[in-house]
Amino acid sequence: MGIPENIVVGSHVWVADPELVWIDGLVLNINGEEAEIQTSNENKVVSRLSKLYPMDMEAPTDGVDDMTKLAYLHEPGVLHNLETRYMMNEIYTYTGNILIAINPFQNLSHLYDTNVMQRYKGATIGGLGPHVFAIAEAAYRAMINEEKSNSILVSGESGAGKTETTKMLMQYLAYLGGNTSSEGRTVEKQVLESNPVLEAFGNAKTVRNDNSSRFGKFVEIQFNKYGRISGAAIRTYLLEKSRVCQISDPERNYHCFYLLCASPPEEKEKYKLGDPRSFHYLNQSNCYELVGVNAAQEYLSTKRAMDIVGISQEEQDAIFRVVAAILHLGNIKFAKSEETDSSVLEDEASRFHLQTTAELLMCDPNCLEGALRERVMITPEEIIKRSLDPLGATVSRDGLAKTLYSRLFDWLVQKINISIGQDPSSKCLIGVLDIYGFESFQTNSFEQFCINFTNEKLQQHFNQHVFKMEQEEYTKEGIDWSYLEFVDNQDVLDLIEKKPGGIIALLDEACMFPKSTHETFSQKLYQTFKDHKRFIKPKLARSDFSVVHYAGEVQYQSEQFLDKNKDYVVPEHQDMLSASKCSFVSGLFAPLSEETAKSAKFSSIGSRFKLQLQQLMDALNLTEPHYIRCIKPNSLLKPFIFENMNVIQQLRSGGVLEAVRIKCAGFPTHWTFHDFLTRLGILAPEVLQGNFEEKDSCKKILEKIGLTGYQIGETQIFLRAGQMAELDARRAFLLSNSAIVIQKHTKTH
Ligand code: AOV
Ligand code: MG
Repeated sequence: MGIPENIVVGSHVWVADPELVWIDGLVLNINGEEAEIQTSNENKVVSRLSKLYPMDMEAPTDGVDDMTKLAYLHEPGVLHNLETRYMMNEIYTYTGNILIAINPFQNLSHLYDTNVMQRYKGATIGGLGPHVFAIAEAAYRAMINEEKSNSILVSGESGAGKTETTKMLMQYLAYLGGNTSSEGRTVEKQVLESNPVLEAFGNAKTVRNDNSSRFGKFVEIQFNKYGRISGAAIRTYLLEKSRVCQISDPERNYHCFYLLCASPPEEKEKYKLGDPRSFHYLNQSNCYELVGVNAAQEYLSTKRAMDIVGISQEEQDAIFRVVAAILHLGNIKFAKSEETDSSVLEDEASRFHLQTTAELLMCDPNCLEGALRERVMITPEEIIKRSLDPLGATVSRDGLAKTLYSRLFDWLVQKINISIGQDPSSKCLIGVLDIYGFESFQTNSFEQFCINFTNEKLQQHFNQHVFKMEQEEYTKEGIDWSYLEFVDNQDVLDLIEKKPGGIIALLDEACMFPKSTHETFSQKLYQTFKDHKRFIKPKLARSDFSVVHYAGEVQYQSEQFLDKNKDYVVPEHQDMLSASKCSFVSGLFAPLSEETAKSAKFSSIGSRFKLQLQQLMDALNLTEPHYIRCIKPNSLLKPFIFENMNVIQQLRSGGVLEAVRIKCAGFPTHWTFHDFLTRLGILAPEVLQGNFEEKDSCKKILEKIGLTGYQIGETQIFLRAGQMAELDARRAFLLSNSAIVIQKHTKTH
């Protein structure tokens, strides 16, 4: 009797497919290293044996709620399991301790009501089905029991469901740690209501998501010694400023602009607003409305949320005056003046919008016009006023709009933090991270570079953690394990952030050197990193560069890197606004002290972002992390459509498959002695006779088969990747042989 290979003629296998990624099929023939396969969509394909994966014919038809329960843990198995579950509206699945959440693109409110919260309260993580609440529960219990801070890291690509997931987590934590006895503006209410406020100002419709967050967010919820919420701190990261003055169809600007245009008549009157179609910052795109959203109602509910988080009526008025002022500012147009190269206001309408902007910001219209059109140059001899050409004045106008908006956003975050308040005596907290996922578009600029840098950082954290958890389980079971080929992404991180010499450092250098252009910057990168295996100068590129990220290669266009890295407020703008009669506006532009003014000559967004990220990592490293990976099942944003290619890419780039790989490099299959004997006892029926000890019998079976490399722990058997398939193949072989024997037997009678 020859030893059966895993894959023989008649085996059910997964074979690669250009469209479906993996398709199931039946092996018809084997010729040396190659197999001929009949696929389930009636095609015949030839594939190398080594590229095939065995299919688990014993797998439950409705899938498993934890990937680690898959007898064969491999990519096609993982994908198939997710699809099976998703089609039954089971959107949550574990991979060990990691929760995978697939966006249902439909309202599943029954999944999140109070009854469900009640059930999860006190439940252990495997006790009930996979759920966001189970993760929040685990974090909360761990915090209470171990008196240690925890964090929940939610990641995934745009539209995958990070923000929705984060809100549910916060809802559940508020439910667990709420101060039920107190009425009115409780801390937990404020924490929850901070979400709609930040979304109104920091979210916008993009091609990928109608409610896309254009900033990253880390919320720390603090608990007192009784496990009640006692404070919170919200940190935000890198708001996309360019959107304020530049949008492309069918995207939109930030929600707040449209909400304000739909406010009650007396307010519209006050802010001199009307149809959003009349504003340049909004009418660059043809999209004004969102499906299923009533802007007028949203305006009122945003104001109610602002009330709850503690923003006064007066402040709200000032906030919306600034929002309206930005719209009017965008309508100021410049033309070439007749005599010189300089600029003048284009028409009466521009004059009106200039007046209105000045009124709303409570500053002097002449100063505003000057700040937009002119630059002051101070030389040792004299002060020269230089007029900008129309293009320069337009750039100046857009710069002012961006600065105003980003200062406003920062003010909101700070205000919410002050109003919720921090609990200095709190020892434990739960941090919830909702940050932009890995991005790779047709054109990728500085924003994508920073976003992908963030993801590299988090990926490293994730890998290290998954690796550590895996090791802990082996230690608990008394298993020897050393995982040598652990691949780290430290080399990409060095490429980006190393000081001196990394891309960010070289960018800062370029920004400080007046003669630099994006071309000289790129040349410098090509020279410095010509042998770096994570850096590529694309063929034919003059200034593009590519970074080989853990999730794939991304080609960046360096054109705006220098500009976008400079965090610079034009002194004329600063002076004009700090003189505003509105204390809110002047507060946003408080004059810089002599010292900060000096050091702020050049301030780099990249370096500051790097520092912020390092602080985030330091904060996360003090916590016990939990991971939620959100997956977007299709690009149509529709329910019940599961696009294999799309999902597999996210699983790869989100590190889920990396986690699977780490598992596979160890002992991916864990079976309790009992389950092992039930499935494989047939391989050595003699060991199950009479009184037997389960652990011992398992050992005997494995010895009889001659398997090596497996380990036997305290309660479970740990098998190497592929070993389960080998055992199953033997089992199938035995079963078919015994079928033949029985057949022969019946024939002779
Ligand atoms: P994101 O935060 O991951 O994208 P969102 O959380 O905004 O994505 O989700 C996008 C949309 O998907 C939501 O507006 C909902 O319509 C829907 N959705 C997500 N999760 C659920 C759920 N559990 N139940 C029902 N609908 C859901 V971005 O912020 O763009 O990276 O920058
Ligand atoms: Mg979001």
